[in-house]
Amino acid sequence: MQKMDVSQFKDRYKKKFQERFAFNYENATKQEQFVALGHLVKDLYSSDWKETVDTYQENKQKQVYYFSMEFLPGRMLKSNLLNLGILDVVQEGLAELGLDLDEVASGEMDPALGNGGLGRLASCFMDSLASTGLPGNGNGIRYRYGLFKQKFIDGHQIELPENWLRNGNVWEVRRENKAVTVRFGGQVSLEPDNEGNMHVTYHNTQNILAVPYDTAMVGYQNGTVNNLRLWSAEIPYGEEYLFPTEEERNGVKQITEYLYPDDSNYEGLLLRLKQEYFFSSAGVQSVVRYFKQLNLDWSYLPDKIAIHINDTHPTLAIPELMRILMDEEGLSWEQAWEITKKTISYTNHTILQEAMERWSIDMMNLLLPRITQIIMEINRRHIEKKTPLYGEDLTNRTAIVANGEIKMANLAIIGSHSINGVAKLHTNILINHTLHDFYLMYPNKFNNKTNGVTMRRWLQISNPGLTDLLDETIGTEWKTNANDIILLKAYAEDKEVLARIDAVKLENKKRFAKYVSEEMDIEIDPNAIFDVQIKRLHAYKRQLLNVLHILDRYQYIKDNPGVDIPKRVFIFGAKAAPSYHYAKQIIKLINAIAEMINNDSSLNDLIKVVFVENYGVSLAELIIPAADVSEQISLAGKEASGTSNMKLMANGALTIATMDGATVEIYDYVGEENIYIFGMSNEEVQKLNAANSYNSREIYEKNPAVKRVLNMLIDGSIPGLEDEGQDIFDSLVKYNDEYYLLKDFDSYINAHKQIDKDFRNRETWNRRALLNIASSGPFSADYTIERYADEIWKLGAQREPEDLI
Ligand code: GP0
Repeated sequence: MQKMDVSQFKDRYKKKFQERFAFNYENATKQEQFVALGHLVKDLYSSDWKETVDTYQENKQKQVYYFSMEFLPGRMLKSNLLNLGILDVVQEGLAELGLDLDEVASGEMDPALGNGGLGRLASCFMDSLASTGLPGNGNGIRYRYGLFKQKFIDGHQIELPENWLRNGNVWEVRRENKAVTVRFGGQVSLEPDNEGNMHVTYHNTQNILAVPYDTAMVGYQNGTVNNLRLWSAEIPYGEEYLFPTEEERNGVKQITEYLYPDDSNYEGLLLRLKQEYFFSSAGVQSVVRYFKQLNLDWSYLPDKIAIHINDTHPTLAIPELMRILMDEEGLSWEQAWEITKKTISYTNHTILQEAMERWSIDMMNLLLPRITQIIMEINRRHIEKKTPLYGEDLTNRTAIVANGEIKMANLAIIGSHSINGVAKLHTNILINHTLHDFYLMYPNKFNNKTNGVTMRRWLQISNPGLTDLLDETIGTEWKTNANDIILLKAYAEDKEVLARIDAVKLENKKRFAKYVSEEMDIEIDPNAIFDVQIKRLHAYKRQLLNVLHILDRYQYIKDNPGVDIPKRVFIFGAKAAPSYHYAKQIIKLINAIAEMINNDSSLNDLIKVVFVENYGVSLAELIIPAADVSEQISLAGKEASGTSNMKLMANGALTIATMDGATVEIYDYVGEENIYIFGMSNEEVQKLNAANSYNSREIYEKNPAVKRVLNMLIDGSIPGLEDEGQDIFDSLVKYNDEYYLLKDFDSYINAHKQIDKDFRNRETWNRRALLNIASSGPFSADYTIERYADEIWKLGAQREPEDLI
């Protein structure tokens, strides 16, 4: 891309604005100001985009296709500007035109095409693939409506549709000429021809056109621009489809209409199965079409293409690739199976049983008869081959088909060459417990890839103050080599740098306090401890334990008026799945205690509770740089990895945590002095489970602090609570506290007392913050993605056919 100075930018921007809107930018809305800028930026990278794609093809480079049902990219303007190296020029240019970049950037919609961690990880990976110059493409769904917009009414979560495409989408390019057809339903017949080859014919299928919309993934100042392809369902163009009925039209549109707002808590629905096959099939078809242009023997497919499936949602890519290779390209089962296994790899993101996808065979058969046949045959061969080796019991436990259902994780493992967990602890649990039977069969398929986050969005864009501090102390090399952040350690005793860390944090806290004041009408003191828990609302993540601590603190202040402890602001951001009743009750509870506490002047502002509405990527960018304390308090063994833990650490928050997910690795890097660990370990949880002796009521009866706090839920102390108080109380006392909150209560409270003490000693606290920042480099997604590329996808070392060399 050619360089551009401030005055050139101003000219181009004014011109672009004129062209698009035929009036002057000064009188425009920020949304219009954004659109013009977006189009200008797109002009700037479009030649690199084309060149990158062409080069991959000309070099016949091996490419990876990351299949994910969710992507959560966040607003893309600033990230594109940063990666193009023109963030400063544009900021300055706009200022000279009387515009503020942040204002203009807020005119962009934040596309919520994902639920949480899994979708955000996919987007961090897209950024890292491009930024490390790797040939990687995304493949997903262009949902018409993203994750619901969350509103609080009387403290209850209300879900509103999120029409993110209302004003169009400047970044996407519709590529109608690359559309493919996806077939549903009908019947199949298999007939041998004269030579005995099977021919598959489909009857009465419903044909859907999958139209791709491509979005550029701009690499960090390296000229690489990769592609994210999102598919939209449409009625095919042929004559026979000219006059669809209303019903047909809706049936088609529906497929890519909504993102399923279910996170982990899984519910099988026909439409969801349609979505899964729709984007898996479209993706595989377009990959195969690309491969055919290379004019190579089919056996080279795994040398040119890697398909990664992000969780089990795209698992139907496995039978779909088999189908295409056999039915359309005439390969034998054995040939197709070898190629498929070598091409596909799979990431597991959770051990929660309720999140493991299973589909009824009947439903699958009705919707996808040929795919179902192939899955049944994969299963038959698996059982036939493994029973003599591993015996009936073990083999049957690994069956894909059982009790009238198809188990997607089993299919994903059997039909791929790699399965990875997302943190060391998580992978160990998969190997030793959850997927142990498979580990015995395929030890070499199992590997760990600890998650990572892109430091460009989570440091450079969201925390410019800290970015400047790093540049001025350790230089700028860390921006392309995140491990260099460790150099900051040399400043751990430098009082001036420590004071600057403090000042940067304070600025960020003021920025967030301003938002809270303007949007929520709550005044918070930027000098208070900002204690942050931001993640989906789920029982295993234990937001409720955080609540119990707040209530305990509330009681303590009530009992000791005028007590001298640091002020705390408890900050929550969380959406609950619309059908997850208990999670919604906890939302109501948090809002009720916020109402009670924030309006109680006798507390002298020692505690405040801020529950932001509609938490998502944009709010995360505001909250994370302002955090002093990072809450990572899931029951040990349950959180696969977590990724907000890494972002918060990199921004200088201190972590209070159980030894769970990737937090274990944070602990290893930062050292026990600089993190607050509490509660049971995974082993202790396993033991307690096995002993079957837990009695939460006993803790309630014997521990006065616990009793007092829990009684608040049912004795009318908290105004505005209805059934929630009793139901939540019952979950903890009557139904034996599934996630062991009461067991971990004391040690959690003690860890928070220690935080109170430590926060007072500003210099020590700032040193710990500095050491957290300095130790965050290994969690750059650039390293994670390089390990995927080397160890799973083998993007570097490919077998070259003779005729290519
Ligand atoms: C896991 F199974 N995760 C799932 C799911 O359906 N959705 C989802 O977001 C998350 C994990 O809970 C995680 O621990 C993990 O870091 C993330 O996937 C990416 O691996 C929470 O951040």
